[in-house]
Amino acid sequence: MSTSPHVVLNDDNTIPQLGFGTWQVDADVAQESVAAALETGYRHIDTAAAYGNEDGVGRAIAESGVSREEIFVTTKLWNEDQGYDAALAAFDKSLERLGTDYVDLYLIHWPCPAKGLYRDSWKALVELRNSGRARSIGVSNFPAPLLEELVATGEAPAVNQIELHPYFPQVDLRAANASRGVLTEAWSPLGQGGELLTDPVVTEIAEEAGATPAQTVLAWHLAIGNVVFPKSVTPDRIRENWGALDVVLDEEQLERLTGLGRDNGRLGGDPAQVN
Ligand code: 1BO
Repeated sequence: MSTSPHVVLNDDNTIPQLGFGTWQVDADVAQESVAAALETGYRHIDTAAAYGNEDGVGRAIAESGVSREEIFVTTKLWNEDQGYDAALAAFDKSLERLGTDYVDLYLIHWPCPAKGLYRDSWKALVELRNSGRARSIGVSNFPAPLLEELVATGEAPAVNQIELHPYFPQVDLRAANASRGVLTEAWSPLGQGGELLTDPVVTEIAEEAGATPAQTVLAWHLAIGNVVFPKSVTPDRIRENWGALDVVLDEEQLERLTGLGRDNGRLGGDPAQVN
């Protein structure tokens, strides 16, 4: 069984670079697909309170026969639970649903700057990390100025999880993360709706590499240093995505994929919760 490479975070913890995502999957289906992912070899599961499937993820982990310590679990604070006390209470509920007494990574899901609560939420996350119940803490969907604000508190987020794929390569935000020692995680790594996977550039490079289009796009993420967690509810696809670990792309192929970036490449999410 292949194993994912690990990346070292700015707090010296490590994270498996290829993980398994559960966005838009209900709890029962998440339980089955996480079980298939753990069986395949994935040891990093990404969920969120807002996905409504933490209980299914927790059941899959508990029944997998894989020890909790071997599995890197990420969950996220939802927008309506922002604020110091609310974030601490929401975290307890996430742990309860997951059936665990710690998570490996806890993220603020969206900054929601209009609410003005992300600074207080961040203080709560720092406390959770100091208590050891969240081993690492970070953010999601943070633009560079808001990220910088948290970094300036002296408590830099370990990761910034953002929409990122060849149609939306986020070159500037990746650089902004990296310059602050913040690891970039990519959500929607394969785009959405299948358009990216039938793009002629992707299919051509896939053929050159002897890989599938999904493996090719995931290999691009891995080669440029992103942490990535494709979602699938199909065991064959879950295994196919894991096969990206064996795909090697050269510099020219990587550049052709990055060159697919479009001005309007964002496919998901609500920019109003970001800016
Ligand atoms: C719109 C939600 C993105 C994934 O967490």
